[in-house]
Amino acid sequence: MKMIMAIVQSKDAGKLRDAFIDNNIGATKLSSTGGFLREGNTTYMVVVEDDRVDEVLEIIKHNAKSREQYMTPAAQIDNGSSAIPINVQIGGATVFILPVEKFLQF
Ligand code: 2BA
Repeated sequence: MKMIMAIVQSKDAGKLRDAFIDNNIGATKLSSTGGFLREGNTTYMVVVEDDRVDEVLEIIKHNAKSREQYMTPAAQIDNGSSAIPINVQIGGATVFILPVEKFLQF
């Protein structure tokens, strides 16, 4: 059994949630914030049997788009330096896969 943690852009979160529901995949949505841009993003936690991991990854890939944006990193504003917008390619999805020792529901 594995836990898939997928950080996606909030713009894609609704479409991805619908795809999880359509495919009968349990998921928990967390509101998260990127450490670099300090913008809101969305993290899904999905626990599935090992033989469904590839299916979940395909669903994430299919529903999370990579986008290019010009941003002023918050750190530049904090340290008072003149704010120079930079071009940032924000993933699609950043995904971690962790082993799950036990799955309990009470
Ligand atoms: P953020 O930390 O807000 O990063 C947004 C985008 O900014 C990143 O997109 C990357 O293109 C760029 N970026 C991040 N750190 C940078 C730096 N030091 N210098 C220049 N550009 C930088 P992604 O790589 O697609 O990451 C999207 C989001 O995924 C991140 O939002 C963060 O929430 C999460 N993430 C990425 N790598 C992670 C990691 N190793 N551990 C935990 N979360 C991670």
